[in-house]
Amino acid sequence: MSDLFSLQDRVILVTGASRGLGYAMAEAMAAEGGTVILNGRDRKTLDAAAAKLKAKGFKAEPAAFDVSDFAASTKAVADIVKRHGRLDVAVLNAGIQHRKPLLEWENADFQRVVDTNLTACFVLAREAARAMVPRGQGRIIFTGSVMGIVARPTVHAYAAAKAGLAGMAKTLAVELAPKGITVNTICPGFFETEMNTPLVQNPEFNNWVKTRCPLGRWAKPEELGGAAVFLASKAGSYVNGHMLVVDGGLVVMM
Ligand code: GCO
Repeated sequence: MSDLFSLQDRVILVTGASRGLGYAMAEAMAAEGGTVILNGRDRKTLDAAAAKLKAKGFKAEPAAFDVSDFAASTKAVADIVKRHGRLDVAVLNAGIQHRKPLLEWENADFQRVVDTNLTACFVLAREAARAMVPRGQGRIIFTGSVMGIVARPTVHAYAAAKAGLAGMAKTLAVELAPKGITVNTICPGFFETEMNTPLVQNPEFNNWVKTRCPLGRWAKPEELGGAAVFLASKAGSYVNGHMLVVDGGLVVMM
């Protein structure tokens, strides 16, 4: 049996993992033997998600904190290293969305989205690297978005943050590579997640996605798991600074 995609004995933090893409990536990596530490804001939802993975025989534990509380994030990573002696993979996925025509935006709306979707990822990447550098190995994976590559109206802060993530990933990739750490960004297309429910339930937008995406459909969260496993495993050992687009071909179609 090849160990190319094995994550056996890897300690893996996944933020925003109570549901949706984070939970799907955590499940896929747990299925490859990883010990996944699920982060979310709501302890109850998080405990249920961890219990679901443990019921499948996987190694999973909750780590409840709000990624936009930078002190809490810093402490949470230190606690993981104290408990497990290591942190091998950080999937920095937690994100929020805010959709409004430009003139209806308040400064605080923009700040809140950027704090959670971008600044929090910087803080967590730094703290993860602090744990990884002494061991000379590690994988940092950001959840970006096709909204960091192409554009649609109303999602200004989200697009800015996701484009920023991809840029930050490249700077971290070149700085941390000599220390054995790779940094990459997964860019999902339109996935059926709770965050996107308003879009899925809007018949006009739903039909637009189905025509705009060559595969003619929304993606299921579990369709993102393989990308995380690939980048976290031996299979992805020479991939660094990459934007792995998982969008059914949306960004390449005219
Ligand atoms: C939106 C959606 C997108 C999603 C999409 C691409 O409002 O356009 O929330 O921003 O992130 O799934 O990743």
